[in-house]
Amino acid sequence: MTERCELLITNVHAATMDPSLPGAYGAVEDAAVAVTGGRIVWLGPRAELPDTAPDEVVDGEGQWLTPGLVDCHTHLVYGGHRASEFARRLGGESYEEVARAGGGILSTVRATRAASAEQLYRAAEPRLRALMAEGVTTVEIKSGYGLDLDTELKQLRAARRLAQHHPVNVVTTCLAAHALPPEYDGRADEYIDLVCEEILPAVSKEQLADAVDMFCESIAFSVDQCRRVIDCAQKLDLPIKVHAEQLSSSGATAMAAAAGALSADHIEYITEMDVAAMAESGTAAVLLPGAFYTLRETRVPPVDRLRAAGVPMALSTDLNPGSCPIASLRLMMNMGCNLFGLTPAEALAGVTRAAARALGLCCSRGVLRAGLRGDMVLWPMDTPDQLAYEVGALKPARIFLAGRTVGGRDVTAG
Ligand code: DI6
Ligand code: FE
Repeated sequence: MTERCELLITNVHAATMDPSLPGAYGAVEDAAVAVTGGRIVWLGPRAELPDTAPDEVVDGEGQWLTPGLVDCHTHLVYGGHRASEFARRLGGESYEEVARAGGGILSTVRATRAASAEQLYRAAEPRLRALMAEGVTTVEIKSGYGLDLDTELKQLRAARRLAQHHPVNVVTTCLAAHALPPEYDGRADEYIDLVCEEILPAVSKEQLADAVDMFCESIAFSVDQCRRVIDCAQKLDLPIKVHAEQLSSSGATAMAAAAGALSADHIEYITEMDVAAMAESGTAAVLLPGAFYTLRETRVPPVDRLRAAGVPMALSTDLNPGSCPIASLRLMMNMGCNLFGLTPAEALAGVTRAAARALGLCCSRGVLRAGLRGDMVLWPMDTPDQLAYEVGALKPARIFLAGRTVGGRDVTAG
């Protein structure tokens, strides 16, 4: 019987990233992929394709098809920039010193509070577009530069509005516990009361966040304070993510794992016990080599241990005005290999399968397989190793969102 389908891609090699298929990329050479209703309905060797009547056929011309890329940790909605702080750090001041002197995150808080909703949206748009042009089809966006009710809501609404007007999936995270706002100086516990009693309930009521994040660090919040935020998020049925062990060892990752967090992010300073706790709880590691690079850190996350323990390793930009003003997930793949020792296949898994896992979305995307979303990128390359190896010139030939062509070199976005 002839099966109707909306889109058929033939003459492609598929780097499915499906761990149940052989090889690091789960590659299916000379493949065909059929999509209907936004989902992949068939994927396999072209020679085995059942009789199909497609509405649209795309000839992949022997190129490689990967899952749409997932940037699972960004702070891309913010006001202003921090170029002067960059110069200060190059002059020898540390990230912590700048933060303690009222710069750092708080300088972006001032600019974000001062920006109108429209200005925030307009400033974020080119950052989002830069990611999308590289094949990102799902992006997470955090708040955390408001640190008061109105501005946290303003940031999250801007993120939701970006989703409405761009062909990309946006997942939002409330990071109200990012830094102590100046009006709460010396009263961190009272600020946590505000987060728990006002900000998170309001965010939840308006359904503005898909998860809750926090910065557990000496320049931000303690493990005890973060635990209160976790309790409150769990009462509101929101999953947890934690900025953990970026600058020092604090117990944040153990806390995150014990709470069943989706991910622990940064984790340069985790211990062997933390790795075991993450493996046990299924908490993904989100590696952020762009922040490591920008802050000229020297301590790398224990990739060998994470790999040996089978902890999923996601890679993300951390796109933000302080520790990573770099809107390129492809560059992060390259840095993940060169700075952290990932293999090219682990780098691709880090921006697809593992990144979906870090967002709690591994049942819907991050892998090319029947039943999952038709978010896919066609790349003009000979081997998927090129994605981590090359930066700058290798661009998507075609980007599909739920089976619809939304961009790429050969196509006008529509
Ligand atoms: N860690 C980071 O790398 C970002 N937030 C965080 O908690 C940086 C935020 C910034 O410097 O603006
Ligand atoms: Fe971050």
